[in-house]
Amino acid sequence: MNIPVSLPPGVAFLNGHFTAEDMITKITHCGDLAGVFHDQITWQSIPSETTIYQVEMLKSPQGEGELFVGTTHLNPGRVGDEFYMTRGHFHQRREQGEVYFGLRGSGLLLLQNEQGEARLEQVSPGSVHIIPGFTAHRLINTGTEVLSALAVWPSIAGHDYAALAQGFSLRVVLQDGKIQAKEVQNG
Ligand code: M6P
Ligand code: ZN
Repeated sequence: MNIPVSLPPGVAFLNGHFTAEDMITKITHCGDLAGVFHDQITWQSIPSETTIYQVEMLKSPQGEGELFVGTTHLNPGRVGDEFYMTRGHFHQRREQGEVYFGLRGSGLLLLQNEQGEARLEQVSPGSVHIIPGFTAHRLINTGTEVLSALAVWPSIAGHDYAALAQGFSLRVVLQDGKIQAKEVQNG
């Protein structure tokens, strides 16, 4: 009997790029991130079409039990003293978790619960980050090369950006030549 073997999509663990027939790509430009960085004047001075990060995703079926797989490629850089970061989100379905895997570059994963308590995990090649339900998450690139992280999450999770309109309670900045996390007073 001849059992057919199909070729699944592939991912290069050195950079997170996928090999697949059908991909979804989304670029987030500086101009898309209004109100995200604390130094609004410097933010305005950066060309709005500057790419901050790019997400490449495999096409997957949607529905209960299905999974999305994607890689976020976050460029190095700063807006004023604040490192480039993703917008960050809670899941619309708050109880749904996610896993991130660090692939290249170095940075931080900012995690925050619904009470506004934040913590940071170091992201580096090979790091595994289990993001529990009810936890907002944002990547921050504190290095000098692209930070790429592979993510797997339930397709029903959805994104809730509005719940973080006040921002996260921590900001990561370069101050006195050091990477420092600062507590934000008014969100
Ligand atoms: C990861 C996943 C995606 C998310 C993306 C960018 O790939 O968590 O669900 O969309 O990062 O993050 P954000 O949606 O916060 O811009
Ligand atoms: Zn998520």
